[in-house]
Amino acid sequence: NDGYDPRAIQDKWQARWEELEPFKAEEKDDGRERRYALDMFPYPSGDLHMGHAEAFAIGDVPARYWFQRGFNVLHPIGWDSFGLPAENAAIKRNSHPAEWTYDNIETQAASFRRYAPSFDWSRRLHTSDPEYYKWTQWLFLRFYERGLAYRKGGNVNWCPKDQTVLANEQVVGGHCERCGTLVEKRVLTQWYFKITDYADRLLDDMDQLEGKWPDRVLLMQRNWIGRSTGADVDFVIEGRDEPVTVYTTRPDTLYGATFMVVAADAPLAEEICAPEHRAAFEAYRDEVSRESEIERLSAEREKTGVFLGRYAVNPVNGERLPIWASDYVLADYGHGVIMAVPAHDQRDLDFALKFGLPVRVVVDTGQPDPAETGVATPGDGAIVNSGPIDGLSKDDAIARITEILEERGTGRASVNYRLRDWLVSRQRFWGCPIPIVHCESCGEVPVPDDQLPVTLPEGLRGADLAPKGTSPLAAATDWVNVSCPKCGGAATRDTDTMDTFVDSSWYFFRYCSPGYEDGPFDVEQVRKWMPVDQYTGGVEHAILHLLYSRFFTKVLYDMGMVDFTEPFRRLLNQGQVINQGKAMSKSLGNGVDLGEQIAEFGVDVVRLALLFAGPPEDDIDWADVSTHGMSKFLSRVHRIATEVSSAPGVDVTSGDPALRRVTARTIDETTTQIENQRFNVAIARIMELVSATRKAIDSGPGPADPAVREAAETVAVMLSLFAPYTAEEAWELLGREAPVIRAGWPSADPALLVEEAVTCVVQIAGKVRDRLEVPPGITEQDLERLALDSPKIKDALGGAEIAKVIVRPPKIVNIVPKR
Ligand code: ANZ
Ligand code: ZN
Repeated sequence: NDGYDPRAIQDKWQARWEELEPFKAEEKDDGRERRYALDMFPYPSGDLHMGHAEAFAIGDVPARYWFQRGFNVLHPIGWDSFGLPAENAAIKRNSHPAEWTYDNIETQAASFRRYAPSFDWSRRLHTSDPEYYKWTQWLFLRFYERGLAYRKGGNVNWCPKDQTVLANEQVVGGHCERCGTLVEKRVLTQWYFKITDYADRLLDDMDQLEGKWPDRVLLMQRNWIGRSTGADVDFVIEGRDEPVTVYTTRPDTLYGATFMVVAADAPLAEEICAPEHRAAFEAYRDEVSRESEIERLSAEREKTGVFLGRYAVNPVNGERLPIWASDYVLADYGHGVIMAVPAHDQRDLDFALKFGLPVRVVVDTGQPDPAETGVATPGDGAIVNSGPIDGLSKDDAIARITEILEERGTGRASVNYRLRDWLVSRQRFWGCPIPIVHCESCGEVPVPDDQLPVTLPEGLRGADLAPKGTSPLAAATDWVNVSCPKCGGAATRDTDTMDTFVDSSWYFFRYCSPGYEDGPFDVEQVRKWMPVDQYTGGVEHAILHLLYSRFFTKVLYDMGMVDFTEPFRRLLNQGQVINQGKAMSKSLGNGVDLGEQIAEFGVDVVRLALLFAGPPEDDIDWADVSTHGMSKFLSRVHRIATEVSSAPGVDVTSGDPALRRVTARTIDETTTQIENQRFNVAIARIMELVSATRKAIDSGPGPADPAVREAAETVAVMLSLFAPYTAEEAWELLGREAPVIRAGWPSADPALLVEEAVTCVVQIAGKVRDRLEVPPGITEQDLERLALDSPKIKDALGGAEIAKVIVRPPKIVNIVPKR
């Protein structure tokens, strides 16, 4: 391959770059515009894999482009280094999670250095370092002071395998997101972040992200927050002082309510259950407590429930509604109790038909009677059987009945969210300790700021960390027993650790001033660098990580620490790397090892293959990728650089005009494609320029022509975004000074961008009458008009009528006059 030795080039430039440090971000203002390129930081599980290779190749392109554009670029790297896998590995190997974690970090760091993303290594951070988690604790305490961190008892998701609680977000289809075990419910006291206070702002601020984040991510966030509007309606309960409030999205159907249903596991059910129904109710409730959430929500399941022996009074017509308990009503949504309108809600209809409860149509939708068909009619129509709102449409009826309820004080407009508060405490060791002390006389006492960090207790390892349902930290009695910071009496530390999503909700702030000792970040530096200009990472974080990061940003805004409300201006979700049409997996045996690929082909080939395979959002099938083609291309680039004379600074304007035009067009189009994140097309354009250069050397003006040098230099600079080693080597071969990343992005001479003209012959009855200079891509219509408008043609026709015009763009027009 013509002396192109990718491994030798890699070794040479990796060492040189480590000396040159071309990617250092500058803290001080030096007149350059700033840009912040962020990649989702890795979890240190083993070495880097193909997925990392793709994500970081993609994230590197805008960063390197901005370097070339002369911006002051922040492109940091760090590790999300707390978490369960480290702890499980430590139990297995009878070691400490830190050993596994920091060994893996070193492995990944070495691989990253060879893979060579344009990182500023001086800003490296690890969330498991006490210097980092000190500030995670500091932020927790600020949340606590603002009432945004609180403890409450209740039903929580419990993973029986990992022996820890899970946030709702970590339960996928009823299973533990991490290990796939069926999740159970347990009643426990846990710490929560009050993200629900920010539900509206999390929704509304998405307007800022429209068109800049992938649509599907915005949709997932909207659905997750799940805002619905309707009304709260108060129902008097016979024999109870306080009315019970239900939430409904359909107050227009209030006259169609025929019974009421309380969630079987809600305290209200237990409270109002009549004595003679208690035994049946308790048996039913115990059954329900063993059900998983998916079972409860399944629409296909036969409805179950028990009558509680009590009645509610419909506030609009005074009707008595029997109150039932069932599992299809959830305790933690709305008020945990509903008015059932079987005619217009399928779940209510199923229940009514099973237990022989009445069905009354109050919206005439034109559909057959639900009581007969068993199919509820949730659609729009004229309201019937509903007194003052009869004849109104659904929306008008909703507005009117809400007004009526408000006038009478028995109801009001209401908004509900699917979003729940974020459960942040975990009963595991390898996480950030919660900086709270529990004192018998003072209750919860925050650890004073000057006593942070509360570091993890020493001496625990291996089997000490095995899951046992309570936090392993509780075993470290010396660590647990402290004196109360408030009263000095005996107290104990909170033994839970934080969900690792807390650590990753603010790391991008820390990068702006990683060594800062007076706070989580230097407010001034964050003001200069943020928001992040481009965030690159996997769509698996579309909900959790991004929602939490957005939430943290808004809290920091409210604290006056940042002056923006959204942390990430643009988001790019790269596709997956698959092999032979399937996700890589051990069981399928279709895994592709990144280290092996790099050893065989070199970093640049792997990067280029991944970037050239398609748009960055698309999945890449490694089986379809041509590493061989990429190798050949890079060696062509290398050979051209070797052949071109090493005298820089020649006057390019004297060079071959055809090649100069190709170079200008390539610059122009590549720039556009990069800005539109079509990196594959940008690479294709560079490939075309390389071919044109080859041709110019072999069968054109030859390697000494200034236009050839111009083309070769342009290739080196543009290629530095995608194949940095080969680009740097070519740049040096061309006699230029490293690093190529500071060469400056080329700009195209506008004069050279004007499209070349083609000569078009215009004939009348087969005789040439005019020659026109036209663009090569001219359309048939435009060319015909141009020909007929030509003064020479008009002259020659002398007013004769035309029989037909034959147009063959861009070369010939033949006009046939009538005889
Ligand atoms: C009466 C009604 C009539 C309802 C009708 C719907 C259709 P979203 O859109 O998800 O907010 N609901 C309220 N609280 C509930 C709970 N804790 N568990 C289960 N279901 C609950 O849904 C709101 C609707 O879901 C509410 O409106 C209520 O049923 C039910 F033709 O009230 B509706
Ligand atoms: Zn105390």
